[in-house]
Amino acid sequence: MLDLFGDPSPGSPRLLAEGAWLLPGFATGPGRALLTAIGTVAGHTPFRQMETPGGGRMSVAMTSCGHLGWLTDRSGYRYGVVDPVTGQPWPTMPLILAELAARAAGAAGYPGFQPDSCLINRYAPGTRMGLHQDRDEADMAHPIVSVSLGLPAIFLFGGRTRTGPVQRVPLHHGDIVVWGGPSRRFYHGVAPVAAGEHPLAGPFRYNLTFRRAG
Ligand code: MD6
Ligand code: FE
Repeated sequence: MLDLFGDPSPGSPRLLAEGAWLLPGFATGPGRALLTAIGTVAGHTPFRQMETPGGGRMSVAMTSCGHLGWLTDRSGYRYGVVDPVTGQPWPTMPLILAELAARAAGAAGYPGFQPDSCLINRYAPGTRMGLHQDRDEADMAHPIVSVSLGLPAIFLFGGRTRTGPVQRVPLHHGDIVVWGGPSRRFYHGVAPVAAGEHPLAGPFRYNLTFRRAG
């Protein structure tokens, strides 16, 4: 949907799977402010490519804000209150991020969402996220709110098993996926991001995932 000025306006919510909604363009309006907030967070706690339990390195660069940050290293995946790079607590979640996440969750039928963790993923061209489940959170009853900014990507949305069929869902700057309920543990990933230049984000795709982790 385009208005007379060429700004994409929010589209109608689309059900991706039971409990999982795509909110097209929900974050397009504040996109510039969201990217500024990401820059502020990364000024305190830098993007880093973490080690996986298997000894590889993630191609996606990550950082976090909020009470809990998501971590991976040789000892496994987990949430922690201290950033191992800075030795300090993660930066406070900027209000603009927390409020956006709560509004999006409410729009998808999950009122009262108060995230305590925001994982920030940065994809350079060619980087991808393999199929995985999100299951490091203490209470799986809470949804995850996922905000896409910058370059577009194809979200891979599978099912209960790693080997089943996978939907390919294009995600653009400003799209939000809110995901909970029956599909909360479904396998998912991101196809390799194509090279490009986004007017606000430059050569990157950013993804914010808000969780109630603790
Ligand atoms: C990404 N997202 O879009 C990766 N996980 O860059 C995720 O892994 C994800 O978008 C759980 C819920 C929503 C997500
Ligand atoms: Fe995930």
